[in-house]
Amino acid sequence: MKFILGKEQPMAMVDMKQIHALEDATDLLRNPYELRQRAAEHGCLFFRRLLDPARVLAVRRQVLEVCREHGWLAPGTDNMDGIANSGISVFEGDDPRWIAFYDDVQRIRDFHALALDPAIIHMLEVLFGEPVLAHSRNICRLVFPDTNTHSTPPHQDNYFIGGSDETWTAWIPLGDCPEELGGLAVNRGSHRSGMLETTEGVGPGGRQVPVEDASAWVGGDYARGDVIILHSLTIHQGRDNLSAGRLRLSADYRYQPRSHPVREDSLQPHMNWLTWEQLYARWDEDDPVKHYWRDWDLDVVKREPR
Ligand SMILES: O=C(O)CCC(=O)C(=O)O
Repeated sequence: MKFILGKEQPMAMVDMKQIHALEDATDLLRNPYELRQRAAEHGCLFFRRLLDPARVLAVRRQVLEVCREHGWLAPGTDNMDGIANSGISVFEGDDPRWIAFYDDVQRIRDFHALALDPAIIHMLEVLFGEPVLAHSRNICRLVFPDTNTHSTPPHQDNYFIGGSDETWTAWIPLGDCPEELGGLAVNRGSHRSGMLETTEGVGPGGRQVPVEDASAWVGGDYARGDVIILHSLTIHQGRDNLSAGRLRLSADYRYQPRSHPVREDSLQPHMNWLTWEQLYARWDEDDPVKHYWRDWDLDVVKREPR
């Protein structure tokens, strides 16, 4: 709990006593053994400018055009600056304004194609030592300023996705994301604690895990093209957007070794508000990104009710 504007407010993000700088692992791509060593030790890997910044900005441009259409950008500003319309704050969830916005974002072809970028797939092939299955449930995050009660609480992705523990999340800022804009903080080495009990949390996902006070986090200024990946048991959280009026945009995609089991919902559109047919409706008929996984021999497992 913290006091904001004199009112006691539940906080989503937990305080971080130690935050270490992001350590670029690009050089390790030439040495698979060392790359896997660091992955096994830290449960996360950071790659400076792994993606072509122009490709990332092309997705940013399209997401911000949708924001403009929904009236979420300040009038008279350049879309690419991502300056929020000060009279509005919409949170990820079942708010009809969010659903309408999110459906439009999910229809953006380049948003899904970015998840299959050859640089990301190559990096994961080095890590896994086998072909990669990119989950098709791609998630876009948009965080309004001054919404600390709705930052993403500390959690392990495995709780939400099931399937193989060896699933890794790639978190990608859709533009420069300096610390004050929020972004992802990762609890280094926490994957070694195994699956943790969850409790109710505030913010996206609505569940959180306990975090040791003295534990070591990594985070900092992210730039366009950067990618951080984290193991499905590595604790991570979204940092508060403390910027003066700007939106935080990011994408999070998931990947696993193709031979491992995958839970059926990881191959469905995020939130299932749209079907694949509805999502692909405006794409080219024979677009290779459509259903790219359908001909692969996958071990698809059912989602067990909790
Ligand atoms: O971007 C965020 O706030 C959270 C992202 C996240 O939880 C994830 O990438 O798994």
